[in-house]
Amino acid sequence: MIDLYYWTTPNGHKITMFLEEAGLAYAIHPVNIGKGEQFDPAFLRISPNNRIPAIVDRAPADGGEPIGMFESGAILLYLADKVERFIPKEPRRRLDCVQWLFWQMANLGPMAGQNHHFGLYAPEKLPYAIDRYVRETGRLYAVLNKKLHDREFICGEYTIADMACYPWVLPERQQQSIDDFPHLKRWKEAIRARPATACAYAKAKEINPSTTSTRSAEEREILFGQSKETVR
Ligand SMILES: N[C@@H](CCC(=O)N[C@@H](CS)C(=O)NCC(=O)O)C(=O)O
Repeated sequence: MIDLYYWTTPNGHKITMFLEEAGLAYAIHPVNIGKGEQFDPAFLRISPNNRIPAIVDRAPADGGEPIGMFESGAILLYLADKVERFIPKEPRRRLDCVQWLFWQMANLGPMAGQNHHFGLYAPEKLPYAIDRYVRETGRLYAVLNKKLHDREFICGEYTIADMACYPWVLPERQQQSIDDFPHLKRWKEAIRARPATACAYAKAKEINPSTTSTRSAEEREILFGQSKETVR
């Protein structure tokens, strides 16, 4: 049984997509980040960076104490190794998967996150910041589109690299036209059509039916007012 500490955001979806694909038993513990639940001391013991997702594996392979993990890329790697699926076994192909997983973590996630911040959430609409992150998101879409030109999924077969990237390709929110990226468009549609993806996103809707991308003043303070003083 995996305990999943989760909210209905792109980084959260990565892990429900994996767990649904793998058919692992899991229990969702919602952490409503708009209400500040990521600062709960019990959650911080698992995820000291006050971010979702996090997991606790109560039945680790070594039979020892439960293992707690934070950072979605590390969680995906851990889970893929646990079930020996969704990561290639052949060493060079495994490396390719790991490098694209890191590419998502270090590039697509953070840049698209800034795109959302300045495009949707920032109280002032700063053209320099919006333009910078819209262009960078477009560049990253083009990089992924190029990788996908001769393969169905990022590493050929469906892997954790795809699960990490998929929730972050949101053209409507990111001021991108998906038709400019035909291989990415085909890839996105193929992953959306997977039953496990549908289950993961249906779970998200059950937990948080809200579809708004606006944040209340209180939520903004909790999410965007963080500083060294808010680290507990
Ligand atoms: N690099 C982290 C990023 C996690 C992250 O930014 N999570 C967001 C939701 S998508 C969060 O928990 N935000 C809460 C906050 O900002 O306090 C990962 O991939 O797990």
